[in-house]
Amino acid sequence: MSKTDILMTGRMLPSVIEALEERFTLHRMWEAPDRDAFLREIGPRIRGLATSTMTGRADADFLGFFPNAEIVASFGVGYDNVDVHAAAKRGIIVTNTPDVLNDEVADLTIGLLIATLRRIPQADRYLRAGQWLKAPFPLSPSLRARKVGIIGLGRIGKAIARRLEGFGVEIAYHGRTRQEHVSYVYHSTLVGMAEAVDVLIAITPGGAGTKHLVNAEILKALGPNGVLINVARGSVVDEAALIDALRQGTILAAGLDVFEKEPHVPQALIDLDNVVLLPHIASGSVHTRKAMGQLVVDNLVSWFSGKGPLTPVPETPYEAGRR
Ligand code: NAP
Ligand code: 8YV
Repeated sequence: MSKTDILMTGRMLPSVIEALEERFTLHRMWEAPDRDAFLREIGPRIRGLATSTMTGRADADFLGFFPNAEIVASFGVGYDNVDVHAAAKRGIIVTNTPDVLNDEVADLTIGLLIATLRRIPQADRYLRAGQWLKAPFPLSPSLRARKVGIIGLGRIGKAIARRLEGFGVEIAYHGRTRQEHVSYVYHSTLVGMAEAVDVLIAITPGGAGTKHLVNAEILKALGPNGVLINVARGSVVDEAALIDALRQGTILAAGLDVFEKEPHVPQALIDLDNVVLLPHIASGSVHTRKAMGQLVVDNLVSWFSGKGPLTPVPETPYEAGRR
């Protein structure tokens, strides 16, 4: 019996490629010299896709190359890279990789928060430049006595909050809905929370619903002692307004793992000394990326074994008995 044809849009870990090749005929989009010609040729045979937030947007036009697609297995918990509404209209299931990265992303968020406040990268640069020989490194701001507001108290937001409890800081959150059984202070408006805290951590999905949630008004409300940490998506923060706020002292500092036009980071941000910049690495350990990759494999294998998807996104729910 011939194997099911799967398209991988960008190179994933060797373990993922090997596992998929055992079970499927795997087509590698990133190796095609002429992408569209390649997709026109193999598109009708493709029944499943393995995509990632890093390999471009799977929009309606892209999905149009695959008239027989049944499932898009996306690498990453955020799936703003996939037009889930176009997929839903076509009856295509979209899966993501939730939960397996919660702890890794939360660990990195705490690391980025402390690096930003205590100016760890700046201190490292100071030592390497021989400056310590001339004078001690200047005293830094602190996490002590701060109030932290989490924008998006979901799976990862809660893992961040649990870690913050150990640091003895006050914790608040903002989302569209108040969560029962959560004891942290709830703010129904982001501006209200920004006024009440002096650290904001963004960990919401990206996409139209959260575009520029953190704008000039929110940064002003956060204030001159305020720190912004963005581990959500670049689109959640108005980057131009943030640059202005960091330059003018409207806020104190920022720690950013995500940017509006990744991997391009504005020179204005790179030139600033009160910001810590990371190249979208929050889930980027060998351990966690393997677990995410395995979930991509498991979703495809489960689907094509007739057992349904393991982690479908809410916009493309699985109806039992459909396959
Ligand atoms: P999740 O469990 O679905 O949580 C998302 C949270 O965001 C929910 O609490 C939701 O609360 C809130 N939210 C959604 N829309 C909102 C809005 N318009 N305004 C305010 N809050 C809103 O998702 P997760 O697994 O924690 O992942 C969250 C996101 O983190 C991902 O989608 C991705 O964008 C980002 N992420 C980044 C990295 C990285 O490498 N930097 C890694 C993993 C994830 P309500 O429904 O009550 O609004
Ligand atoms: C990954 C992420 O870096 O899960 C997400 O939403 O942003 C990160 O874990 C990304 O998905 C890799 O493609």
